[in-house]
Amino acid sequence: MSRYQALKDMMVISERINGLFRSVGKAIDDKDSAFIQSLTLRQIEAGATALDVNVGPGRGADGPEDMRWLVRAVQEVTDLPLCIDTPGLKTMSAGLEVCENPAIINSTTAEMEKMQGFFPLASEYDADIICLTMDERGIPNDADSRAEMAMLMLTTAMEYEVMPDRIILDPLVLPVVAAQDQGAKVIEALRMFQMLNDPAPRTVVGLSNVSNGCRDRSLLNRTYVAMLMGAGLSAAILDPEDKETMDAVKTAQVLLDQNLYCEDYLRA
Ligand code: THG
Repeated sequence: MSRYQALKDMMVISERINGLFRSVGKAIDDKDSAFIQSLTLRQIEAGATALDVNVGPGRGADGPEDMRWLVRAVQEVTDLPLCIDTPGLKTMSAGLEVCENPAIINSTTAEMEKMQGFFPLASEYDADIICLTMDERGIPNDADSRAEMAMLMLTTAMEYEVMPDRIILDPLVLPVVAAQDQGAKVIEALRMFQMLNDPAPRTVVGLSNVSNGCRDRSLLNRTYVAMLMGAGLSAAILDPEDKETMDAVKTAQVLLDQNLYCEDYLRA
């Protein structure tokens, strides 16, 4: 049986080490490693099994240096995989150069220029790579086009010696307030992705995108994560300190027979 099907443990990727959050952006500006490291340890304590590392938007020429600093600060306190999150090739290279933990490149798109830049880095640094199903025309609004782009990325990656087991496909979750029809399309796309190769490629989402601009964000996030896990999701970028969402993840893991703690859990 494939290691990605039965008993696969969902990867919980912390979304909080991101300069988009004001406090984190300030810590990056001030090179306050104590702040970053205590946040990292809290996220791991709450259940993170990997960490997204993102310096945030608008750093311009400082991007690479900030990323180097941030990766170093985080890996001083953990050996967990780091998901280096930037659209910039220079900032990505800088992060990978200093990363000693297992690395995940977040991300490439299906744009030829992006793939030509990022797949060689995945090969050079022996990293996993997240592939977003979008191109120069944007995010497709149906599952078939997402699957088509996923296939293009899987085949193009192989030209750079990046094998399908290093690929993590992301169907791109959109805010439900902006695109209500996309919630079900993403689930359909996830199912289609898993049929593109044997063993099935892994999948990931940025969960909190779904609740952007909504009032009860946690309720939307945790309901959606359970639905996505039922469709075979392998990883989610989320805030594990949101206890209700983490409880939903753990409960879905029990229901999907993804871990061995079922008896303890059921008695708890
Ligand atoms: N796919 C992949 N990577 C991703 C995303 C994705 N990385 C970034 C993002 N999406 C996932 N991370 C976040 C982080 C924060 C929020 C959403 C997704 C978020 N923040 C609040 C907001 O914007 O309203 C609060 C920000 C603040 O406090 O200022 O929602 O989809 N591969």
